[in-house]
Parts: sequence; C-alpha cells; structure tokens
Amino acid sequence: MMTQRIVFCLTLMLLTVTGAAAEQPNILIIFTDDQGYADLGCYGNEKNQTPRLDQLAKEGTRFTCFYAQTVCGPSRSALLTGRYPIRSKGWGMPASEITFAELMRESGYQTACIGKWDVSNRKPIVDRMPNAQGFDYYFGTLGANDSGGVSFHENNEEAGSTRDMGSLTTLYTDKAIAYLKERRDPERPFLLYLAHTMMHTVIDASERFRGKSAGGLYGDVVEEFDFETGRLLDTLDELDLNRDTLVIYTSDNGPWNQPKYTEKKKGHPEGSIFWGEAGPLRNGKGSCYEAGYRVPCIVRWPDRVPGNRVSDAIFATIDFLPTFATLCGFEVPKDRRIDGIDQRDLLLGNRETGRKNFYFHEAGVRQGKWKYLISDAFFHGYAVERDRKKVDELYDLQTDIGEQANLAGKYPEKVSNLRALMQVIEAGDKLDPTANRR
Ligand SMILES: [Ca+2]
Repeated sequence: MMTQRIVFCLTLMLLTVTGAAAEQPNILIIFTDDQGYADLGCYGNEKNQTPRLDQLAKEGTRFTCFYAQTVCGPSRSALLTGRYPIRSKGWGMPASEITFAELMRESGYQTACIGKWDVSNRKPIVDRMPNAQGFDYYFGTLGANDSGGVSFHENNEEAGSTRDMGSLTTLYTDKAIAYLKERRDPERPFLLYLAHTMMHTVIDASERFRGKSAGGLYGDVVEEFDFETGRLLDTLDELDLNRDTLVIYTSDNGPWNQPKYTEKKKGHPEGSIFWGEAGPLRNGKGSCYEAGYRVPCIVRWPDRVPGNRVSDAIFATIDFLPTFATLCGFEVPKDRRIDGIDQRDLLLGNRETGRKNFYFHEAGVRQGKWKYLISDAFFHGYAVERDRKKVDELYDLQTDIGEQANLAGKYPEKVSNLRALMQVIEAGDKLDPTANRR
C-alpha cells in the first residue's frame, strides 16, 4: 500500500514537472548593435528594405516606446540582470551579478550566447565570461570592433580572429543555426542570445549585399541583417520550433550619428554613410535624449503575443528578467534591487500599460508622458550637443517626442517631483535593508 502510494506520488511529481516543462517557451533574443530607432521599414524607413523584420512585426507586437541603455556595455548588463547600469556596472559587470541565463539554467533551460559579450571589460576574465554567467555555450567576441577587427572565443578558449567585418552577420547566424540544429537537446527548452556586432562601426556588408541598398553601406548592413535574421527564423520553422519560441528583436542603443564622432572615424570604405537613423528622436547613441535610449523592439510568440499590434507602453530591456521569471518558471533574485518589472501581461495582450517610470543614467527620469533631465545630465563625449544649455529640462513626450520645447520653467512642481523620484531610484539598494545579502 505504502509502495503504491509512493509510486503514485512520484508519477504525479513527474507529470507536474513534465507539464511545467512543456509550458516553458524557448527564448530567442536577437540583439543588434547601434541600430537606430528608424532603420527598419516597419519603423518608418523608406530607403532600407527590411521585409523579414517587417513581417516579424506583423506576426507579433511592435513596441514604439522601448528603452535599452545609451551605450553597449551598460545596455548588455541591464538586459542580462534586470538592473540599471548604476547597479549592474556595464562593461565592468562583476561575477556576482545574476543573469537570467543563470536563473533559466537552474529551471531546466539549455543556454547559449553567440556574438558580442562586452561586459567583461573586453578581456578574457574567465569568471565574468559567458560560461560563468549562465551560458552553457558561447561563441563570439568579448568586445567591440572599433579597430576594424575582432577576435573570437569559443567558450573560454581563443578561437581565431578576422578583419572582415562584412562576414560577421553571416558567421553569427550560421553559429546560431548550428546551435539549433546540432548542439541543442530537442527535449529541453532553450535560451539563445544572439548579439550581433553589426551595425556598430566599423561596418561592412558581404559582397552579396554591398552597394545594393538605397541607404548606402549602412543600408546594406541593415538589409543583410534582415536577410540573415530571416534565415534564422526559417530555421525555427524548419525545426518546428516556431510556435514554442518567443522571439525578441531589439538593439542595444541608438545610432552613432553625431558629427563629433563620425567625422573623425576612420576605417570605412570611402564615401560611405555609416550611421543609422533616429527618425523623430533627438540626438543618438551616448545621449540621454530619446535617440540614445529608445530603440526598435519586436516580440513574436504565435497565438500568445498578439500579432499586428503596435504598443506605445513603456517597456525596457531591464524588464526581460522578471518577465522571463514568470514565463519560464524561476524566482527573481530577492537579495538585490531588480529594476525591471514583469511585463508578461503587456506581452500577452492582457494589459496595455507598461512601466510607470524609467531612469536615464545619471541624467534624468521619465514618468508617464513627462521626461525630466537634470541640468548636469550625463552624456558620453561625442553626444554632447554643442549648444545645450546646462539647465533643468522637462518634456511632454506625448506631444513633443523630439524634445524641443523645454517646459521646466512652466511646471516647477513637476520638476521637483521628478528630481525626487530620480533620487529614490538612484538610492536603490541603499534604501533596501535586505540588499546585498548574497
Ligand atoms: Ca552599441
């Protein structure tokens, strides 16, 4: 009798575990580098042809108010940990940070990172490299390609180098497809984080795409990225993974479009235009104005995330960790401040509102339609606008997406409330008595 009961209990546990596993979606994150808000057809670009990403947007939800961070390393640490870079430390992300890959692995996922890492100070510091931060498999470059070359690691081992920047989008896509077809265990859900080096300068496209786009060399790179992303999506279809896979496409920061940088940049084919478009947004990469932070984001999960939907809810890369917690079945770390919020209901169409506020690194805060910037707002050097006056700035993003009309003088109380909110967010762990126990 006792034996029968034990067998029954074990069967029930097994069913529960199996049932839960069947519900766990695969997660595919396609992360581009320095791609502008308005580089894709579905975000209003009329020169670059992006049929595959436009189709992805039709099949899923396209977000128009999605925030990454303003530069590479900080953006990646925020994405991986759900924590603003003031806490997750960007390029210097410490080993003690907990990534969603670590948490997903504990809940039964197999995990892979392919492409640009950029949170171990661009160095092979083993305890801060992908294998130590939750990824079973890694192939890619630890840093950026500013010099026109990259060297690769496969897991913790050196794996060659190249100066052919036009080969990288295909190379990473091939590695991602090989992971899905050959390395992956079909019996377990997967996380695949594919972080492209393009469209970060020094840019180039392969011969097949070079010289083809009306958008110049930059357009060639965008179009090659679109084509290669299509090839990866076709692989999901081929392997019958489409319906069980949540696909996220976004960029790490806005376009590197400032003359202070681009006029000096060497290494590109002569005469090429190599920066992306921010559409109606002000400034670009490195700036706390919208073009620095606001990037394209498309999410597809057939029959779960509504298709043909455009959402202007405030949503951010930091929200993925808590959202994955709900979708994939793990606990959000409780020993530290997590800045992201669970956006499952927004994704699934059960809710149309998103974040109440969003913090701009050492620069300001948005709450609802209001965006406030302190007088001494932080900009990376190339992004400093020559004529910007050092004064408080307040914008109504609902009516002024280009941040042209400073309303700080008109609404002093709003300025003071937002300044206080910014201080609360910055205090973070210091206000949390349970912080830093780990
Ligand atoms: Ca970047």
